[in-house]
Amino acid sequence: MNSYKGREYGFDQPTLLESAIFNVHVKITIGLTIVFICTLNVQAENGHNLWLRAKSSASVIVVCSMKSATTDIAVQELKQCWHGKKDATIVLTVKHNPSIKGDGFEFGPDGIQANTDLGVLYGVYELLRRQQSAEPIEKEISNPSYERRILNHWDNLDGTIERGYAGHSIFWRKGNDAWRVTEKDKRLWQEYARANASLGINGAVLNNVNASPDMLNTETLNRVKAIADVLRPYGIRAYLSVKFSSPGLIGGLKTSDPVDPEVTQWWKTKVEEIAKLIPDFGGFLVKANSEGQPGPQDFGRTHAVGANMLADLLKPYGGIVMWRAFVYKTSGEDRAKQAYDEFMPLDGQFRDNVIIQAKNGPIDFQPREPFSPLFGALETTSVMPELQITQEYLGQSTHLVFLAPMWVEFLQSDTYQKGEGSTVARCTDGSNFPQRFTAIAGVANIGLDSNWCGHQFAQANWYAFGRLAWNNRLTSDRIADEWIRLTFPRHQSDQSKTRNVSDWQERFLLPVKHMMLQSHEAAVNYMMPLGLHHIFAGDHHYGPGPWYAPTGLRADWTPPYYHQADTNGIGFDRTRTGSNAVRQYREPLCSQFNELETCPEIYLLWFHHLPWNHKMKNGRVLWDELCYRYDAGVRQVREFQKLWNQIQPYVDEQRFTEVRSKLRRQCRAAQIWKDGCELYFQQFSRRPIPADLEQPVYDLKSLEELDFSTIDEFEN
Ligand code: GCV
Repeated sequence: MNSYKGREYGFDQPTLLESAIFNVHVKITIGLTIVFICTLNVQAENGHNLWLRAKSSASVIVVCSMKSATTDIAVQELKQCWHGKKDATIVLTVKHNPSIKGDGFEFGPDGIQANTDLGVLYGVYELLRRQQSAEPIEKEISNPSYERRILNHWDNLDGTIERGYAGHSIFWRKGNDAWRVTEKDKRLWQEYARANASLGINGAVLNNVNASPDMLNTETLNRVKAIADVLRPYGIRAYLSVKFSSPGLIGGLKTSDPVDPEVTQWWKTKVEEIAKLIPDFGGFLVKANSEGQPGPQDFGRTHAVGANMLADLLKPYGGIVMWRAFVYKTSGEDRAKQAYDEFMPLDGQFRDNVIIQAKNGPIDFQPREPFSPLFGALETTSVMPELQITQEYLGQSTHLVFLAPMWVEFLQSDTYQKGEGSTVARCTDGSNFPQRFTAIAGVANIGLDSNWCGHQFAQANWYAFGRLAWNNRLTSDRIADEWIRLTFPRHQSDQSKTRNVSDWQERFLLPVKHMMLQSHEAAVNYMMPLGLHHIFAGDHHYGPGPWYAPTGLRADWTPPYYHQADTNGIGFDRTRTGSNAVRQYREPLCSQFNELETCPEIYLLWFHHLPWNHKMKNGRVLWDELCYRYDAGVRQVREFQKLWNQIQPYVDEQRFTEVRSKLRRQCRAAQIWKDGCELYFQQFSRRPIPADLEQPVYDLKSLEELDFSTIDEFEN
């Protein structure tokens, strides 16, 4: 008897043994199917697909005038993600058009034209983004604001990431297979490259600015080559952070003095070695004479001498040097003034392939800072902004904080370099004065976590950086809108399928966008309102610590240095009669910041030390206003919690639950920030917390005893 045939037609009864085997078989199949479906689900919903979720819903005919690895990707993307008219024809043309700059493109409903194949790829991503986010597609030219749009990874060779909150490095690891390049590595690097290219990011510094000299060892460089090979078709150049003392540390030389011929020769040989491995190598990023890192000043040379030595060697290969302006010493001088004082006398002394990389604010990526006065001051030296995507000072990967509003505030700040309207954007993108190279950098928030960034909403910050690097005039609203539409597409949530577009917009898109757009101000409110800054506990920069001042720690690493609270008042006096940091800004800003009547209240305690009973514009006294701001911050996060609960039907389970749980933790953290700061400052103000506000739930002593590297520590 052929039992298979019998079972197939249902004629014969199977034997007991056959039944048992069949049952086991069925169970295994069902089990495997469930595992498979679960895996699919996990993959579909863990956030790994970022804003690149669209799968083609129609076919498209693509005609392309050029063949390269990059145009192959462009064609493939169109075919895989096309959401336009069925069987439409799209023409991709690489042809020079003088109105198109760099890797810009002209795009329209019928096709894309660009000067380079990379421009074509960017045009394809723009077209697809517009299709997916239901934006109009009309003939238009899009040119990048900055020529170099670069992620800075603070990744160490052992795989850890300085200020990384999303797992270990995607580039480096320690252990036996540290140098082996696996297929899995390459797949991940390719996904990373695709995500960046979809935004127009075209460079990646692969290692920490606190660089290990081993970065320049041959085995490390071979891995850099492997990474660069994967990134190249997507238009992403590899850059490296280098340690200035490398010639002494790994080259066996007696010195690393930049004018020593042996030192120059050592760097020359290194650059040649790199250029051979990576012909499109982007260049070096250097943190010199900053926070203990070595630099040219160790040998009595200036930043310019050190930077120019490297720049001359990189020039034949088209490489650049990004020389950081993040410098400060325990000199007794206001830390906020030091970068300007150190770099302004060197204006004009740098080669044209050196760019001074300055953080957005004069101190250090604080929740809110006025722009660094170096922007709008340097005139004959190229300058580029450094933004921090990783949320070192903004709740790390626990708090939902959308950073676009902060960056837009910075980019749109008026420096008055050439009269009114000289925004930071214009001072850095070549509009105000010509720069041989223009660039912008963002410190990456990417790690091995399945969702890349630790928090589902932290992906929006990677997205926002890329979009602003391409177009520094975009609004936060537009960026948030795009990101939500692409990351939580309406059709992806089963439960929302039955709902119509306007319902989805009203009940999902608008509330989520509202939450994102408010989130930065909320964090400023519950952490450091009214211009307060750097009042974190310890070096982890997560929880509050206005009291934190361990004996022996240098003053400018302790919060009392920054808030200056005493019974007379609070705030850092940077006016003309204080540290005079205001003089580093051009008029009329200098006077505006200096005078109490005109100083924007968001920067009040940044520039002024004021009595607790100082009258604010709304009539409240300063102390009360401080309490109201702290209170407002906590209430805002509670509102986010409610809002997120209401959108549950529109989001997949996994991402909904993850974000909900992070919002809970953010709420607790906000409460601790509020209570800790109010109770601590109250010791000096000696005033009651306004009676109509919620009173603290924690007591100061217990908060002071903890170090708050995570708020969880407090709860355990
Ligand atoms: C990479 C801050 C951070 C450091 C960082 C430094 C910098 O001080 O806390 O982790 O070091 O900035 O930007 O160089």
